Amino acid sequence: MSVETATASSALLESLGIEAENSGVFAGRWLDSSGPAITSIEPASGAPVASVRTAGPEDFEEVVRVSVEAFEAWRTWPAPKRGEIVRLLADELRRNKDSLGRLVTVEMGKVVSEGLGEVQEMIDMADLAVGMSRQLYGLSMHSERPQHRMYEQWHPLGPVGIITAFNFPVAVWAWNAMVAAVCGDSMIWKPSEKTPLTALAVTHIAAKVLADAGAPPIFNLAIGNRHQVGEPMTADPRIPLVSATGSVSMGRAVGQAMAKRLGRSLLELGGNNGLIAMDDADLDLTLRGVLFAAVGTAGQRCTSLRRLFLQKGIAAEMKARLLKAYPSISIGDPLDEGTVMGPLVDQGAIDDMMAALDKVRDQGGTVLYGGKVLQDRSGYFVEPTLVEASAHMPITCDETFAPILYIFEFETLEEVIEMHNSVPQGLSSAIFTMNMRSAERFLSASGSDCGIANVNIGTSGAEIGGAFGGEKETGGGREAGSDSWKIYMRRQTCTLNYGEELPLAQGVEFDI
Ligand code: UN1
Repeated sequence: MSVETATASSALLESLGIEAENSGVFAGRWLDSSGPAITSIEPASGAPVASVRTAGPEDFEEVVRVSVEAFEAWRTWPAPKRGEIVRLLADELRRNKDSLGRLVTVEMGKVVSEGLGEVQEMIDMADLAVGMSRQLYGLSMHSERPQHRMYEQWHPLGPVGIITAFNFPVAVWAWNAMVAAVCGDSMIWKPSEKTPLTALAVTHIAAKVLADAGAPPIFNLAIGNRHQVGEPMTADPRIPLVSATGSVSMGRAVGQAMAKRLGRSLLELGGNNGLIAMDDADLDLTLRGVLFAAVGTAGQRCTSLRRLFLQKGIAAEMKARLLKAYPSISIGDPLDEGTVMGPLVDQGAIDDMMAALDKVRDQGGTVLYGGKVLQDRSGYFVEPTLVEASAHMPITCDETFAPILYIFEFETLEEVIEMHNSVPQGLSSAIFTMNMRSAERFLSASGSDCGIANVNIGTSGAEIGGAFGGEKETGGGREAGSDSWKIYMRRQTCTLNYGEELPLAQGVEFDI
């Protein structure tokens, strides 16, 4: 890391209320947290940025207590008034967009345009949620009984646990938090321990908005590992919903713990996203779509492109284009505007990538480009990597959070849809074609089995207006737009008799 970058980060931290040592627990106020300290490391340099004290057992209990109390007050606020608080939060995020976006880049390593994009995603979520606050609609039904009225209404649910991953350290909180807030819930956020500082910065901003507006402390924070925070959260019946984004193994643990106590879970887990390029595809568009999806965020999105399927007629041409484009990808300081690919998040991510590439070689795959760690600098930089693969390689069924792109060839659309759907994950998918029949076949009920299916757009970079999530091992949850808000509320079906008789449903007679 250059000296300039180091200086920039300390100014940044100060502007966002972060000190060299910080409490990692907020329960309406910053607690003097008693758990061990963790250090946030800048992936671009490997250098420590600041330290955060994690949650001790009493700290977590205090967060839950305050969140329950805040919920009891907040749920009585009319939803549009709750929306007004979220609108104020959006204003504050707009004011802090530049510094918060840069902090995302410093702490997580994504390039600055993506760091800023992530804060924009928070703002978009807030704006959407403000509108939602006036549209939490229930249906009304025609009762089968005379002089009866029947309808459903949606009530706030309770304190919600939000577990987020390092790769979208702030946007995924916003997907949940903005919606949960207008729905009348309070929240306990467990961010990744790899990105505690962005969580502190967001919590500072959100807490100020609440305090200035006289709203209850609904945005709370508990930084710690799964023993300190994750397990107590999923075991606690005062928390009716836990929304978790991260690995399949983490999601399995959360899902099982929640199911055991019949609580709700919302899971957004691993992806193994495929892009099908047909012979009739616009190859310029395809190349751009592939590059952003495979190399953007250094392959560390759950929506990153991992499997590229090329139809035989264009396979040689597309591979040649990729082999020409990959060496020109500028890898370096993610704060530098010219950089396209920043570092991986830490040494563990490099080890995972190298282990996956060892398996590629063992399983008969060929590395066409890249595959190496950049040893000429500090930080966790690797080369984006192209692999000639076959459907028989088990490694291609795994999600490796790194810029490895497996390339396959195919002959027919029917064959490739089957190949595409043959992995355990089901998050995002894409087809590039100019043929309407191929596009519609891919989107049909027997086409892509993923939660997201795109035509002539890569697998990553979804807009917040749609419901986000996927099937199979991706966990089945949906966050962000559309009617995803429903999971943050409880549905009540109400039947009201305004007559003088008591007729029973289904024509049942019960005269005594
Ligand atoms: C994630 O990687 O967990 O669609 C979320 C996208 C982003 C969100 C990714 N809007 O790529």
